[in-house]
Amino acid sequence: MGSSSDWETMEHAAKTLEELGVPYEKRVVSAHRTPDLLFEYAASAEQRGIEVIIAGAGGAAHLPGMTAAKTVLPVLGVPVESKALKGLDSLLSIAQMPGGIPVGTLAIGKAGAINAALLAAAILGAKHGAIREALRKFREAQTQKVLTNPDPARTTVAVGSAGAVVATVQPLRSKRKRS
Ligand code: RP5
Repeated sequence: MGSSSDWETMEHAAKTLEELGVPYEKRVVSAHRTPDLLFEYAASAEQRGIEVIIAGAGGAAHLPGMTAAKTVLPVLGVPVESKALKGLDSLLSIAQMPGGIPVGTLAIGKAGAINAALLAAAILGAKHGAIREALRKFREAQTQKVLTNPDPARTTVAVGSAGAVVATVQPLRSKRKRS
């Protein structure tokens, strides 16, 4: 990610990778503050055994595009929500790469960070069966969670790691007045 201030968003990608059992590393590498580090990081990633890069950045977010320019590994970009333009600047900076150097661009913010991890797992799943199966289980648990909670007024108390509902409570009914 481009700054430690991006962690609030990018930790959702990290958590999702952990849930799926995908090994990862997390680093702050800034395109404008540490450009030499960015070049070195992206150019050596393949050699170090990295298979997919998730790059989160905000504002004039050139980190994902510059990273993609220095490696043939798939690069997934997460537009971090900026204060000035709510992440629209980040989104366009990442998505609007000229033809030739693609960055797979996700949604702005938390949803994008989660989906970047899921998409990375899908890419890795083509080669690593255990990751493909972990992704399948994640989907099944997600589906099951919706099916076991059809009533939006009911509150789920606890959901197991596999998505199994442990208990639910009904909202308190208002007491009737005695006549
Ligand atoms: C970008 O500038 C980072 O990705 C971050 O989203 C944004 C602001 O960075 P800070 O000024 O908070 O370090 O490079």
